[in-house]
Amino acid sequence: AGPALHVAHTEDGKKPEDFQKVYNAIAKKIREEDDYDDGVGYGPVVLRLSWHCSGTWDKKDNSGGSFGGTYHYPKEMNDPANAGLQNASRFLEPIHKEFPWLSYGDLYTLGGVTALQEMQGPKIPWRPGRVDLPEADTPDNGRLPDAENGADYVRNFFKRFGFNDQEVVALIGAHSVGETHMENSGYNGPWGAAENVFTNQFYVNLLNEKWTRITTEKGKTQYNSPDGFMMMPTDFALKEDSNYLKYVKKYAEDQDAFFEDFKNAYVKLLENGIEFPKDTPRIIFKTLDEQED
Ligand code: ZEM
Repeated sequence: AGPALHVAHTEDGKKPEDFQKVYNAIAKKIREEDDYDDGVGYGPVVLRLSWHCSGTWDKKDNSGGSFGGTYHYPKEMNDPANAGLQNASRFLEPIHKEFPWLSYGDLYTLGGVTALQEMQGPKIPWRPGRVDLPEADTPDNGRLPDAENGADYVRNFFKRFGFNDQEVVALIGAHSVGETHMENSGYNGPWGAAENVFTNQFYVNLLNEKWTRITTEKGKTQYNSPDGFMMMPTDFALKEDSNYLKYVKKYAEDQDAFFEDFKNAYVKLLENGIEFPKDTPRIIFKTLDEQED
């Protein structure tokens, strides 16, 4: 068999305003349930789900990826690399009930776009039309990255998607929000101070904090700073590799450049392997704040 063909098909009769309604429902729920994870809220974990449901993609045979929404099947949900993301899928399940016409792939990716924009990140032009695939299409475990690695591993890992160095550095800047949790990953702590505001602080902290390498109680290597921030080995690798470092410095100095490059790489991540009919509109959602003005 050749590579799987994943042709997007917008949910019947649905218009941009229907997807804005879904956006609003997710955004309101993020606002309301703001005590999750000691007051960080659901933004970071929902953003992470959008990455992990897309991060299984393999361009070699077009398997995995966001199209089929297969994260909701037990094999993928129970991938050890997905530990903790059940909080995000549990959070999104009532949205799926409220909008049963929406495919899982669209739900997870639209969730990430909503989380990012509501955390004051860049606007993400998003297209609908992912189609639920059967359980048999669930990718095997082991396709998501292992943070106990250096620059060569990171570069090679993201080759599977066709991402270059600049795109890789931009994408990992998502670690400006949220934190690592001992019970999920064996790492502990946040990368920065404003855990639910999307900024370029990941790069600023990577360059400017004083880092000490430690081993966590679960045997993982991490770098800690006196200000209470952390970096995983794959984060730290961006500073140790000269070509990655170039972009780290650029994004630390220029948040607009980071937002622009992050937006483009993230759109690619969410759309990898999908063929969208030419007339599928890209939707730019209004934030809740903008609708209240
Ligand atoms: Zn992450 N990430 N990530 N990441 N990530 C964690 C948390 C978050 C890697 C990784 O191993 C981990 C990208 C790339 C990579 C987010 C977004 C994005 C955690 C901690 C780990 C271990 C999970 C825990 O303990 O709960 C690795 C190795 C990566 C590439 C080399 C990309 C790309 C992302 C988005 C575009 C986010 C938002 C979090 C925080 C989640 C939370 O619950 O706070």
